[in-house]
Amino acid sequence: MVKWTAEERAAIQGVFAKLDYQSVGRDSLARCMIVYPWTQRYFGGFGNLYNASAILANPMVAAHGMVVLQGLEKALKNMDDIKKTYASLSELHSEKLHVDPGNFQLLADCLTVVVAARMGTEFTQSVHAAWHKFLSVVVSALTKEYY
Ligand code: HNI
Repeated sequence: MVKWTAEERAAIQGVFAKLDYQSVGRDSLARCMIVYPWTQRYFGGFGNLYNASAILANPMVAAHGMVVLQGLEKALKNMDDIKKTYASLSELHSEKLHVDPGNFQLLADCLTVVVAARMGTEFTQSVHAAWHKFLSVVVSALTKEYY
């Protein structure tokens, strides 16, 4: 079981409290699709992903970015057992969506870039360390039902 200090919990909750899920979700998912274009392959039904401006303007990308942030909020609310909380989500991404698990880290990194840009100097080294640990546990939990 993952151990969290009070400082880590406070830092992670503090980040979420500052996030506008709609725009952060959109910008993170769009960034992932633009920087790592092969990730677009999983979103064939999302319409026009032809270039960066199309992706950024795509309402389905924005809507799904929100879904991802709400999914992360579930992990925030179950910090002491993210693995169990994410078991069905991991199975969905593996069995039904066939998402290459390497992409989880890519989206997590894009989210961190967006969060850091939004938070600026408030995204201190210690907040970054707690945030990185949180996303590492999320990524690990999402890959648990693979193989
Ligand atoms: Ni992901 C659906 C959460 C990474 C591709 N994804 C979901 C859903 C949640 C979710 C929640 C909705 C499930 C449901 O309908 O029951 N995805 C997350 C989280 C991460 C993540 C928390 C964290 C890193 N997903 C990724 C990545 C990809 C991905 C990296 C591909 C690059 N996810 C999908 C696709 C769907 C999806 C595709 C289905 C979308 C749709 O509506 O068709």
